[in-house]
Amino acid sequence: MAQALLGLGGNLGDVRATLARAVTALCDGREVQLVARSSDYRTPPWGLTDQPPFVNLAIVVETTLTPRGLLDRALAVEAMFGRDRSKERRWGPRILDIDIIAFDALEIDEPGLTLPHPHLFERAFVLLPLAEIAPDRKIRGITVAQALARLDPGGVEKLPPSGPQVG
Ligand code: A4P
Ligand code: MG
Repeated sequence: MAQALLGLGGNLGDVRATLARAVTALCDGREVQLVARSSDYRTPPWGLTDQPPFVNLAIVVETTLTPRGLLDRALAVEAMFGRDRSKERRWGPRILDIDIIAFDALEIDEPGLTLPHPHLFERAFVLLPLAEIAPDRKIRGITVAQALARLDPGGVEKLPPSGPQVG
């Protein structure tokens, strides 16, 4: 089994509901097992700032898939929720985006798959949710908590749980 870290986000439609359903669709409990899930975070748009805020979360999974197999599965889940890349701009608004942040300690740079994720260390919207569930996980020799400490997490806001609550 390999361990992978993933970041999910979106800023179109009922994002929190989409993200919750996407985590369930991605983690079938067989090939991909959910180990930990962060809270949802409201995050200011990064890259292209003239668009609505995003909701982001992070998950840790254990998987029997290869990195490419996990990416294909993530892209299939994006498509299942109606994502159509042909209608999008780079870093623009999207229903659902699933990025593989890291896969064990693998370093891969192939067409269509770069690991660890190339923009990971620049993005509070990735590192803050990840720090909630895997602060001591090392990526390229530094922990998630250390990487986060180098960034300004300005504007990132942890959201209260949504959906039915006990009590
Ligand atoms: N790809 C390569 N490596 C990976 C990887 N490690 N994980 C390829 C996932 N995909 C990977 O993705 C394009 C291709 O990247 C995929 O088909 C896959 O083969 P995309 O999501 O369509 O690309 P993009 O959005 O045009 O560019 P990029 O740089 O991937 O954007 P991101 O990283 O997806 O960022 N602001 C906030 N606050 N929150 C966000 O979630 N997201 C984005 C998009 C911009 N601003 C944001 C957020
Ligand atoms: Mg992406």
